[in-house]
Amino acid sequence: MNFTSLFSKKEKKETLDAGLQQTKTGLFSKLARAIAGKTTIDDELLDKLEDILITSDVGTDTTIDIIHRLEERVARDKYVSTSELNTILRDEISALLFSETGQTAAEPLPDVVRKTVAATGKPYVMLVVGVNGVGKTTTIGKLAYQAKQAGLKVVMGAADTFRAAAIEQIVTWGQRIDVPVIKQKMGSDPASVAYDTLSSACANGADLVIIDTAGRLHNKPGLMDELAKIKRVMKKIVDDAPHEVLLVLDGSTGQNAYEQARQFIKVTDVSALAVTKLDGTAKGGVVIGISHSLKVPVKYIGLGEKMTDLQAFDAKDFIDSLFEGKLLK
Ligand SMILES: Nc1nc2c(ncn2[C@@H]2O[C@H](COP(=O)(O)OP(=O)(O)O)[C@@H](O)[C@H]2O)c(=O)[nH]1
Ligand SMILES: [Mg+2]
Repeated sequence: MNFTSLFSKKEKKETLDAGLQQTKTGLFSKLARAIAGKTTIDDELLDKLEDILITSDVGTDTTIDIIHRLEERVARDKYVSTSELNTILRDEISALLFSETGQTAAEPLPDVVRKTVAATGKPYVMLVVGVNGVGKTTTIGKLAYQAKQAGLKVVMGAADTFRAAAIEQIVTWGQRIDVPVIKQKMGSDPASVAYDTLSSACANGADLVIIDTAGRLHNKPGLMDELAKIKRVMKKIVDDAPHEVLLVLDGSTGQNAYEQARQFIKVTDVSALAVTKLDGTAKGGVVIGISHSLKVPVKYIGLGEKMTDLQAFDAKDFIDSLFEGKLLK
């Protein structure tokens, strides 16, 4: 490993640790309270743990699986000291996520993009969806920046034509990171903007196209039809587009984010998830439940408003960061 990648690994960990701080503080203080006066992990403590995980937004199904693993571990090892609780939680949750997905981290986007471009001679197309305010445009800006840093040629499409401010926002991102934005005027057909963006990308030999869309709810048929139309129109230019439909979720809404994902996945093809705003919330545990219970992988996490505050999700790094350190007794 060279110096640059070592350095960026360190920075990545610092951003992750800082972003998860509130979730970690909340979790550790609950765990510390639960083990106060206890030396070994027993049934009573496991009951408390169940409550702690559920109230930390991990979700009921995932919590049940975690508790089950802990019960087996305690039965196997007999006397498990409470001072090891966070280490054991870390190990069992990591093992659980690994057993579900068979991997802890998704393939880096630049590699995926390069493969597609090499195989098809066409750009890799990402369509970004989700409800209003979850962080779609910001996530797109960050992704475009990072892809550009990795040497890819990127184009963004301003297909959120609903408000003038939405177009301005992505244009501003484009200027900041020096990535072209294809747009039309406010109120124009988003599918037409997507069409223009893909045409421009093909004409200019772009590697990656990222299309922004207006906030939409899964239960509004008109808006879901609009999404279907965008997808249909894209195929006229790049026949296997979109290669990725990224659903953005606001992690600070905890279980609501999980529910939103479930509903969206039911009504439209979603191939990847991004969970944003993990900084400034104690509800970061929701990422554990989302990546364990949903069939769609969490690919990105948002840890702040800076361009570098978006990371490829690595379940092991995430769990390590969350449970690292000593529990105070
Ligand atoms: N703290 C924090 N804020 C974020 C993050 N991602 C997005 N935001 C903020 O959330 C707000 C809404 O984001 P925006 O991208 O406009 O959402 P959109 O409506 O889904 O496009 C903006 O103020 C963003 O700066 C994140 O990871 N952390
Ligand atoms: Mg937006």
